Order: sequence, then C-alpha cells, then structure tokens
Amino acid sequence: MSYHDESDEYPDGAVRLRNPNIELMDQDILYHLALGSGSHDLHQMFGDVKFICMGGTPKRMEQFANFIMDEIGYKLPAGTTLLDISQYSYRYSMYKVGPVLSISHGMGIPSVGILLHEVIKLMYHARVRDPVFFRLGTCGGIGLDGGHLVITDEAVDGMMRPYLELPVLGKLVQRPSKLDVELAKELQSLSTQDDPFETHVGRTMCTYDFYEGQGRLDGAFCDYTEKEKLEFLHKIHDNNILNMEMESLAFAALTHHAGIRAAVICVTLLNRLNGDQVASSKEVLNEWQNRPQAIVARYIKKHMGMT
Ligand code: R2B
Ligand code: URA
Repeated sequence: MSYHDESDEYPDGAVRLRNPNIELMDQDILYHLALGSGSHDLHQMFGDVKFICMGGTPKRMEQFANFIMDEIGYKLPAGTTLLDISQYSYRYSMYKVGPVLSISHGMGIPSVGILLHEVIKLMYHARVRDPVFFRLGTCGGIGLDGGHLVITDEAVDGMMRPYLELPVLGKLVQRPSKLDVELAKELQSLSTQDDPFETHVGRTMCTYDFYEGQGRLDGAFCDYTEKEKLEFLHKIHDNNILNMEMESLAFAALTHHAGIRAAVICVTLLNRLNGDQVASSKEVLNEWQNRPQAIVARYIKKHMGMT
C-alpha cells in the first residue's frame, strides 16, 4: 500500500506522517512552537498526551489549562506554575496538563494550518497513539441566538464546498474537510437538560474573512445590499449550515488527512440573521466562551474514567 492510500489508516493508532522526508531529516524543528526533535526529548515531554484542545487566543487557552487542571484534579509538581511551553515562539501558546494539551491557534485558516502541521508532527515525534483533537471556538449563529453550542459534522467553505482548497506548486489541491461524526454525537450527548444552552450538531461555514467573507454590512467595504446579505444567509441556513467561523475547514481537512479524530465545538456570539456586531457585554461573552470548555471537559473526564 502506498502511504497515500486512505485505507492505510494507522491500525495501531499511531500518528503517521504522509511525508517521507521527515524520517530522513537529522532533526525536525517545530519553528512556530519553539520545539524540535533534536533540541527536546519530545517522547518524554509529550508521550502521554491524549487530548489536544485548541482555541483562538493565548489567554483563553491558558484559562482552559487552569480549568481542566481543576476538573481532572491534576497537581503540578510542588513549587511550579503552569508554563507556556511555546512562549519563545512569540506566535502560539501551549500548556500541558497531564494528558491534555491546550494550544492557541490564532485567527483564520493559515494560522491554524501552520499550527496543525507542527502539532501533528509533534504527536508523531512523541509517538502518541489515538490522540483526539478539539477546536473550542466562537462563531456567528445562523438562526441561533448567542450562547448556544454548535458541534460541526461537516465544514464547508464560503462556496459551500466540503473541502479545503490550497494552491500547492501552482496547482489546486483539495482535501476533504471531514470530522468524526460519532465524536460529534458523543459530545452532544454530554450536554444535559440543566445546561443553560442548546447543543446542536450541523454544518459549519468556514470563511477567509470576518467581514465581507461572512456577508457583514459593517466592514470597511461593502458592495452588496442588506437584502442580498439576508438572501445568502437564508440560503445557507436552508442547507443546514448552523454557524460561521474561520478555522474549521483546515482543522477538519488536516486532521482527517492525518487519520486523527477531531471535533469542532463553537459557541455562537450572535444570530447573524439579526445583525452583524458582537454587542453583548464582556461578562456575558466570557461566560459563553466557557461553554465549549465545559462539554470538552466532560468528554475528557469520561475518557479518563473519572465519570
Ligand atoms: C471565530 O472568532 C474569530 C473571529 O472573531 C475567528 O478566529 C473565529 O473562527
Ligand atoms: N467568529 C466569527 O468568525 N464570526 C462571528 O460572527 C463571530 C465569531
């Protein structure tokens, strides 16, 4: 079987790279993580990782690391504090709490794409088996008010195409943006009647821009009418698209290509059928952004045998 064969997917759960060059290199420098296979013992540092949680901002992912530490009762060695492992990259932040990695991915497909190349290689060098990747994010709801959760079953681009398209050597390469539907359903099943929000599973539109790319009327430029905007949003809503954000396409396509199970769970900040501006108070937005974290924490605890 050639290493390009989709059916050749990691019977032992190891993360395999679809790149024969890496094994032939003396060392692999994970430049944007400030780590390397020559400078660090990546197996010793990361060999026990199981759950890789990513989200946009360094602060939120630091906060998730502290939250999950409490949730799983993880104790840091006496006298130590939580460390940003990638602080000297000045790009992304990464925290490790036992089997959980909490990493910031920045905004947009290029940022999350670069990070995923390096985190997937990190898992390979660390010889991690069966990792599960999560994106915990924010999004605009399509027909859903602020504060609800959307778990993506399929990511589509701004043209509703279910793949990531990338120019490589002057040709367009398309990679299917598939997510693990069973994992999505399992996450949904972990929300309860007592949660002050609904948890939906559906399609997510991933765009290259927050303003014109998401049909907003409030960017620096706008060449369409409100009527045209609403026609588009209603059309995608009719196609079971529940939300819009900016990373799921690359997240789904690159994890799928690496044979890694992955889920995208985002909280809506507003209903785009009613407006464009994110106008809720900081306090409310902060509380909403804890909601994906709560569900992912339940998943992690369940799979650590704690519930
Ligand atoms: C959601 O929020 C960010 C834009 O405000 C972007 O990273 C995304 O996907
Ligand atoms: N993130 C997005 O990408 N869009 C929104 O409307 C809100 C958050």
